Amino acid sequence: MIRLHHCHQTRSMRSLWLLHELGVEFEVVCHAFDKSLRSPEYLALNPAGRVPALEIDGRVIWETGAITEYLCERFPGAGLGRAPGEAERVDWLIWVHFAETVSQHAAALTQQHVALYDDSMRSPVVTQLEARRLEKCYGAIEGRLQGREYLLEGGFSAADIGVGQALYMSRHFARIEPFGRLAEWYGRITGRPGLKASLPPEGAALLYRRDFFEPLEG
Ligand SMILES: N[C@@H](CCC(=O)N[C@@H](CS)C(=O)NCC(=O)O)C(=O)O
Repeated sequence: MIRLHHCHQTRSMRSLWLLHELGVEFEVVCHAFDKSLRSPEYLALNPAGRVPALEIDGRVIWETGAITEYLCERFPGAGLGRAPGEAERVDWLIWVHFAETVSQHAAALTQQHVALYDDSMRSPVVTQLEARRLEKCYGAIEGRLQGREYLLEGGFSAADIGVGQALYMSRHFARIEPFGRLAEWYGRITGRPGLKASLPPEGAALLYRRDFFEPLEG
């Protein structure tokens, strides 16, 4: 059995969305996004205490990029990967891993706006700088989508899932609407049943309790 360790609205949603799109059988273990990720039981799955962790084929894989590559190779029939030797392989790798470039800024901003519990700990400079850096990332995606419906000409792939999920987090901190092609693409890919099935269920504890967090002034 494939088992995904997941926290709502975090990067593990990337692997969850991919599993849904692959159409394979799997189960999800939902964890609270708190210190329980540092328990000895969880650290045995992911020694850095992060989500996701994926139990599959008798071992545990962590790091979303590695999980994406492994799952797409393991289930090639879904057409979400691009195998070595295929014309789009390099672009696929670039965009699959670009998701982490976006996510690191979203994670820094989540820490600033959501995780820190006292206003005196937040930095206006960090919130402004990281939001601007997200916009630079959006510019790169906007450029890539010139004349393309998806990140790859060959159609929807795990690259769209990775970057799309990163945007699911980052749009809480930098608005996507000024980037017309990006916003249209984001709307298209998040309309898919696979994404909808990966959203937190009604009543779940949310990481983002607001739609948008303005950079702090100061
Ligand atoms: N590069 C890793 C990052 C994993 C990661 O940092 N996940 C966050 C959630 S978005 C996490 O588990 N944070 C818990 C913590 O830092 O305590 C990946 O892509 O899997």
